[in-house]
Amino acid sequence: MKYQAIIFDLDGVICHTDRYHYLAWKEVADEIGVSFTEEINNRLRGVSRKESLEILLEPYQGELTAEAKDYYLEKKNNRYRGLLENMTPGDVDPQVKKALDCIKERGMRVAVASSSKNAPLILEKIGLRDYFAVVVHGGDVSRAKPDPEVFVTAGVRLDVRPEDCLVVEDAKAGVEAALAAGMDCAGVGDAAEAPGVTYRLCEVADILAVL
Ligand code: B16
Ligand code: MG
Repeated sequence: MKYQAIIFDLDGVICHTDRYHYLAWKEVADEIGVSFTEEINNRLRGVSRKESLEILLEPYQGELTAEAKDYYLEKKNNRYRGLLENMTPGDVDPQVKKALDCIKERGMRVAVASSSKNAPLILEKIGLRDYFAVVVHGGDVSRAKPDPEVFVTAGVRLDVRPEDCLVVEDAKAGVEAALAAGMDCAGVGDAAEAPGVTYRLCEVADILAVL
């Protein structure tokens, strides 16, 4: 077997929460008075909440205090968590679920490594909370992707060497993080075009072909 463990990103790989991120950030942008588009929202993939606010504020002319930024971060997250309540196991693509089951049947270890502090809630809503041997999320690390910390931590907790782990990512920042952790990386969507990506996938279920 080429790899002993597969480490999955969550948002954009196992499930899709872009619409909820968009709606929650849009409310914040409207309150601040800056424009916020689907294109800007796409730039927030894999980026931490704090850094996402900085990107949203790029067109803002004034200066926000640290307190004001904390207020907007909390507002966004409260709205986002409210929207996550709509998620169900039906939000997992059946092909992705099938691929996950197949990987487990092959005896490989599976983990989730996400920038999101809401990863445990999302996993619970989509019915996969107990599915992964290891879950590392934004609350477990001090440095967000493209820093490798989240993947290094997942590898250590899995007790698998980096060269025996394969990461699946949808964000360029995630591919950079995985490669910096010394792991191979399969990219879907934007991540398939990332420099140095090991495998380019059309869709997540294609992962079975490279194992
Ligand atoms: P939160 P991933 C990332 O999750 C999302 O792609 C990104 O859009 C979000 O800003 C980030 O989590 C932080 O999320 O505000 O819930 O802590 O793709 O790394 O699974
Ligand atoms: Mg992602």
